Amino acid sequence: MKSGFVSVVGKPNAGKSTLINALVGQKVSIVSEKPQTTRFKLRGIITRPEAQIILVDTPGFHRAKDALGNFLNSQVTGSLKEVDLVLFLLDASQEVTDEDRELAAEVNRSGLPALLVLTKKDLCQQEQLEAARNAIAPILQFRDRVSVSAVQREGLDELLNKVISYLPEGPALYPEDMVTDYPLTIRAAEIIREKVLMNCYQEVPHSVAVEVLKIQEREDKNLLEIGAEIYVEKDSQKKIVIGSEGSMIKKIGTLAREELEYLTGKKVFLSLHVKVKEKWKKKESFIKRIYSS
Ligand SMILES: Nc1nc2c(ncn2[C@@H]2O[C@H](COP(=O)(O)OP(=O)(O)OP(=O)(O)O)[C@@H](O)[C@H]2O)c(=O)[nH]1
Ligand SMILES: [Mg+2]
Repeated sequence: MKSGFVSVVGKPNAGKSTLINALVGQKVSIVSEKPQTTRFKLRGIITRPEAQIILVDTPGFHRAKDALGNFLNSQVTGSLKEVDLVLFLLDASQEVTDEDRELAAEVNRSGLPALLVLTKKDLCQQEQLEAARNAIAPILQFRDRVSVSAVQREGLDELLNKVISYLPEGPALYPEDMVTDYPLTIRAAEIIREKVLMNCYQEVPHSVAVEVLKIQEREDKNLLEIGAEIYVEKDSQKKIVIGSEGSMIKKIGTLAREELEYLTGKKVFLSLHVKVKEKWKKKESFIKRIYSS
């Protein structure tokens, strides 16, 4: 038996969370077309007869502009200290940028074995895959490479087999039916934030944070009461999230409740409240409270 931790890194929107969900076979990490969707390290667990692979999703590595950006990048570099292998994701449909180069330098510095994973193969011609590989090869030290499409499920088995070949011998560290280890409070907050990202535009997606303040189980009725605060930075954003006559918050609430009911197998009573927390992205203590789980 082999087992180990595998950090999945790449710049914002590279397709890290989509790939992890596709490999795990369940949505463990929220996905959106907006950059910086993932805000903290979270684990997706794959158990096979011969191996247990613990994939660590990380935020997109980028040039940080505020305390939130610094926190996100620290999650990425921190993950490199805790794992056996790194998957460096490169969106082959885009040009290689300074962010990719800086991240490659961090991965090299870690001394960990790395695999290059070219993502979004479905959007690329063969020449683009070659060009992306050639552009990163002088910068990133990698042992092997795989091209994948998470949406079309191409290259996934090849990738998993390569990952397993680099893992150390060891026992399973989590029960075989476990797909993630983060608590329902965080999963619920992420699901609610995803519904905000899906439905609200302009500056809202970058300025939203969600905190679940209450989860109460009513065993007899098979009912979960969940109460959450949706934080934004400005009053104008609060208006967008609430919508005219509450239409937007109602939509967000319905979508989140349906997914939470599916996830927990219980009836969910969800109450959402929107609150302005000015400039929270610059406030380290607030960020730590929300995202250091
Ligand atoms: N066509 C195509 N789109 C993809 C693929 N993988 C991801 N995407 C899209 O790329 C966008 C970003 O995907 P995410 O999985 O959220 O990317 P990420 O790297 O986790 O992003 P951050 O968490 O913001 O760093 C989403 O709109 C996905 O649907 C793929 O294989 N093919
Ligand atoms: Mg992500």
